[in-house]
Amino acid sequence: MESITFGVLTISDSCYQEPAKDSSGPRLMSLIRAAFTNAQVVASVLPDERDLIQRELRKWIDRSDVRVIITTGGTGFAPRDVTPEATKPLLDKECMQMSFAIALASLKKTKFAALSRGLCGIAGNTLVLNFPGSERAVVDCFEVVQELLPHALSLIS
Ligand code: MTE
Ligand code: CU1
Repeated sequence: MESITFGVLTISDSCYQEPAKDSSGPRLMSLIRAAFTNAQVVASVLPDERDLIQRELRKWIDRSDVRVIITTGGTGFAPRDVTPEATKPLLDKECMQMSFAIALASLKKTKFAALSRGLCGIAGNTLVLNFPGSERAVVDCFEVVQELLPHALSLIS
């Protein structure tokens, strides 16, 4: 895969207040760097606020070098969990089978995977993936998408 940039967006009120609490974002960054050795990674931490999430996603989607955005957190059932709602209006296409692949692998690890509402989709030349907020979850989910990414990105553009 040519040199591309990944965006890692941690979405969590508590991590926003205390960034040292964020273990999933840094874990994702190291998984990405290990799997795609020429990849650049940009990262950010935001609270569970729809407008702020959309503004950051839009900024990255509009950058031609950012080809993958992985969000972590805010996919659950709590009132403040709005990551899928923030993501959906920005997508040109939803990739439901990709979310299904993530759910299938995750359900083999824990039944609680049923409590994630994360979406996957394409916005411009960027693939956007919503992962749950726990460190264990990002490891499980990344394992699923890692193999798919090179071919997926070659199809998108
Ligand atoms: N998926 C995997 N693979 N591993 C996990 O530990 N946790 C679940 C689920 N998906 C989990 C998972 C739990 S407990 C919740 S509440 C939902 O993701 C939503 O998490 P979020 O609100 O942090 O996004
Ligand atoms: Cu949970």
